[in-house]
Amino acid sequence: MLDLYGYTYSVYAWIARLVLHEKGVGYRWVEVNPFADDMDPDYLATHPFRRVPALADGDFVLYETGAITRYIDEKFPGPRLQPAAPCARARLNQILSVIDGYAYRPLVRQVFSHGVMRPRFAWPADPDQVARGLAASKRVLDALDRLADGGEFLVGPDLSLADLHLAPMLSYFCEAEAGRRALDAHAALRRWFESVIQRPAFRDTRPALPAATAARV
Ligand SMILES: N[C@@H](CCC(=O)N[C@@H](CS)C(=O)NCC(=O)O)C(=O)O
Repeated sequence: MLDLYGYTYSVYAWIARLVLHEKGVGYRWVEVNPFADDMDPDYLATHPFRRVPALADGDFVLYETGAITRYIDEKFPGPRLQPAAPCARARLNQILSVIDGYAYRPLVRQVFSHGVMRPRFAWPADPDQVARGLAASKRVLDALDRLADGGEFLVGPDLSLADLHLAPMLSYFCEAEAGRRALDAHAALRRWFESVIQRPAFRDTRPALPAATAARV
């Protein structure tokens, strides 16, 4: 049985869970809060950068979400989530890189975290981070909208790791009303998003966020 180390609200842990569900692979969830001051120091042996997720397949321990999801796809049966053709595979890897390199910080760490999550937990939040995240998200959404090119999936005719890497991040971004409006301005990406969030695996793995307060971004 696989062990997946993750934090309930972690968007990257959600991505790993989503891939496991789409592949139909069973796993044991091990809750680790990387933001907690009292996080088990032994976890650093699993993930020296103190992040989640990490995956243990017996003695084989892996961290970095893109490595984990590719491993799951390649090791286990179920639908193939990476195309074989070089151009399509390169496009998938490009999209994963764009998401990790340019989307995660503004969409999740700035807009979602400071605009939605922190206020809901009554943690200190910085509206300037939200504003800067929204400003930076425009270039990211523009690029992803061009890459989405109007199809049902981001890469070719089939679901791929690109869809499963992006959907959780956009979902968190859209928890902020301003994020939702920003996505609405990107027709191809919005159509793709509305379709992919209907998938049972997406709904089954979606973290239950704390209730919204009256204040909305
Ligand atoms: N490059 C890592 C990023 C993982 C990551 O940043 N996870 C967040 C939770 S979504 C985390 O552990 N954050 C803890 C922190 O920033 O201290 C991956 O691809 O897995």
